[in-house]
Amino acid sequence: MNNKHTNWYKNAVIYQIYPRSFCDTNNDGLGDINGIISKLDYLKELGVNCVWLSPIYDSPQKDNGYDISNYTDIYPPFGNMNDCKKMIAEMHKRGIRLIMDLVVNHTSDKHKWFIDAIKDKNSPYRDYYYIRKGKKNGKKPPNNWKGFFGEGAWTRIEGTDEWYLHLFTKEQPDLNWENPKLREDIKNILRFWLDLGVDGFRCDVINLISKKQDFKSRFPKPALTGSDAFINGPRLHEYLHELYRDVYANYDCMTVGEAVMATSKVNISLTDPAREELDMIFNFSHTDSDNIGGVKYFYRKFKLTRFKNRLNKQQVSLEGKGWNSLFIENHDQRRSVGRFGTVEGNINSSKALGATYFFLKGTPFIYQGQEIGMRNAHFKSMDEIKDVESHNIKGILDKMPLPKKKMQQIIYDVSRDNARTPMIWDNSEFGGFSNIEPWIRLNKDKDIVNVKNALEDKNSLYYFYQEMIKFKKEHQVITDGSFKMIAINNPHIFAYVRENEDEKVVVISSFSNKPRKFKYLERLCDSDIKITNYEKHEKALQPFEVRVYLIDKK
Ligand code: TEU
Ligand code: CA
Repeated sequence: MNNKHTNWYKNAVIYQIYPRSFCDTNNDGLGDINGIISKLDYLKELGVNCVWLSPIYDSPQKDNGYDISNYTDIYPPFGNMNDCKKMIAEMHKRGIRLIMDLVVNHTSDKHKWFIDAIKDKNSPYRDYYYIRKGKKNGKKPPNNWKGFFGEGAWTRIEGTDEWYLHLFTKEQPDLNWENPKLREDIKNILRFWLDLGVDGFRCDVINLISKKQDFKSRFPKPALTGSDAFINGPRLHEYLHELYRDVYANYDCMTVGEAVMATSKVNISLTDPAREELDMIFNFSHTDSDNIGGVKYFYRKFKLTRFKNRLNKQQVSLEGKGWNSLFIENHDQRRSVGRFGTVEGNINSSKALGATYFFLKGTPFIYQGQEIGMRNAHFKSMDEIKDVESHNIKGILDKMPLPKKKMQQIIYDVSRDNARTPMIWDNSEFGGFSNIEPWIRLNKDKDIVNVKNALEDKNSLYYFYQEMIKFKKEHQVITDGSFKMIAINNPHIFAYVRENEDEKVVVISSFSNKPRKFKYLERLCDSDIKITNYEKHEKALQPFEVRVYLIDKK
């Protein structure tokens, strides 16, 4: 068969839009598709050539669209199918491709499949989900598995002795991928969107779709009880290859899978091109380096060497075997400002971090607002937070014998809503996001950190990102060159070399607030510095100084 799938994703710079919080054009306090269209020139100017759009499908919005009730329609407050088609056309006109978020590990409990499945025992859709008889005459769940938002993974179907599995909220029942009919329906959904012109998918929690079928309780109970059964389950590779063979191979599309708790081994097996599964995955090992065991609530002091080691492992292990995604933010992570060794209010530190991740080998992603250095929301009460995850966790922590004040502060600090406050376009009352009070409050620093200010300041983070994107496009070495870390044990400096036959790029960033000597600098010439955040270069690196050198080998 003729495989239409090409490697354009290797040259992509992808901008993630969280539609709810991007731009509101009809003043209902929620972002919308027309808002996205109105900002496409802004994205084009920044230089990105692809957008990852978080879910816009019809949904009760229990988890802001990650609970889909109709895969082939649009959530009305965001717009309709015609708006969507217009958006795709306007993107393509500007050389911007679109990848949609695809949430197929679970649906909303308001999806017609699920409504039918629980209403009628003989429904063909009953086997689209995991419905099992409870223990103790139905009074207790079928097993002790736990979901990602801290709760038990089963909910009883009212008035019956049966329960359904859900790894996220109880409004997000898990789909049963063992059922071939379900898989055919999923493929048709993929085809529907690809035929409409979208260029690929970001596949939500894709490594959860296959489950071990024993459905037994696990003892002793690990924190995420049952995870051995539902993370990287036994048929994961088979399902992914089936989607590739029957759908992706017929389109010039790309896929990036969100892989929960992925090891390098899993990363290789999911992205090895010969296996025809996914083009790349999101591996969270580096964003999890400031917490214990991947649990963001157990966060710990940032250590640059740990961060370096984890990124190094991702880079080295995939070399010649698979492809990396590069990111420091998304809609589930708190903002990178003040994180990963950066300091809020010090734009140079965000530039240093920016260049550090952006020129690694892989496809870089930029989350909306990251390019202007949007900060965390600094929440002060639970009323300001809308995220269902934060409220669920709060309920659970409150029942535990833990220091209440400290736990509360942790929720404020790590809540996913830190990344979900409205994009700030200017310093008007509602930040140019809307003309009315938005669905979630604006950042208090909106008069300082906004797009208007960024565009007026030639030293802004925005222009630094613009420069990085241009540089990446102009120098193939950033895409195909080899990667080598320098001085991996240096606790203050992140440095590496990218090299191909023609060119060599050296990226050196200081994560220290003091001047730092760095021996490797002696080998380099100031005249080769192409991107930097300091006008003058001393012998030592200045606080949070970054230098990107380009050495022509010809
Ligand atoms: O995220 C999966 C996931 O693992 C995260 O929710 C993670 O558990 C959490 O953020 C840790 O704090 C994806 C989506 O990105 C997320 O927005 C959805 O809520 C989730 O799946 C369910 O669809
Ligand atoms: Ca709106």
